[in-house]
Amino acid sequence: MEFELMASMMCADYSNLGKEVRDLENGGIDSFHIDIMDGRYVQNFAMSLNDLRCIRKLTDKPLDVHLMVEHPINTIDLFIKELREGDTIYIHPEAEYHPSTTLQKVINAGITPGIALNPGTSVDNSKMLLTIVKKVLVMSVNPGNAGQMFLPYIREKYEELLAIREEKHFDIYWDGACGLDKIQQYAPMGVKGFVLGTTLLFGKDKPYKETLEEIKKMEF
Ligand code: S6P
Ligand code: MG
Repeated sequence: MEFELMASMMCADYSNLGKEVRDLENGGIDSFHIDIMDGRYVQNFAMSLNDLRCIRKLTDKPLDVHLMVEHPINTIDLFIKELREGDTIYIHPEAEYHPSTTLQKVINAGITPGIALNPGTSVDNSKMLLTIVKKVLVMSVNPGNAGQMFLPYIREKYEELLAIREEKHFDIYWDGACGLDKIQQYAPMGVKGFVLGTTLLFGKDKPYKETLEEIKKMEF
């Protein structure tokens, strides 16, 4: 079964970032998920522009940039400058007055446009944007931190999005509390990729390669 695995780099060991990136690449990770936070839209800082620049230097794999910032229109050029075709930028629609203007900038730059939907944000709220984005990142936890509890009420949102993804031409990605059980259930339903953080990949005393191979060998 075809699906993508993304490493949530806010969970990585920053005292040894080069090795972290190498080990993840050797383990077969598909892309690097970069959680950018501004301390306002969410009450945390996690990663910023310099972290993204370092990871860009360390790998040629795609970068998956998740902007958890207020009014991304004000700073999006800084991120676009560091990115290239094949990379993705997700914005949170409720963080912006005119989200489609911001997404248009991403599209014009040749970067893949995406939106991230919080657990409390309905699909209806962003329905028009679904026609212009290529990816929808569905948050299974509230944005801001790794290691949070899965929120079961988001299941309904996956079903709603899965039913319209082909007609609207977007792919669905999972972000938050992703365990083997979630991949097992949602990959066959059509979820295209999964962000892996502390639930499955990081801080486990187990080589990344082993965990990633275990996922890829799973039977559906
Ligand atoms: C949360 C962020 C996510 C987390 C990831 C961590 O604000 O967008 O990307 O880093 O969900 O995974 P886990 O398994 O620790 O919840
Ligand atoms: Mg994220």
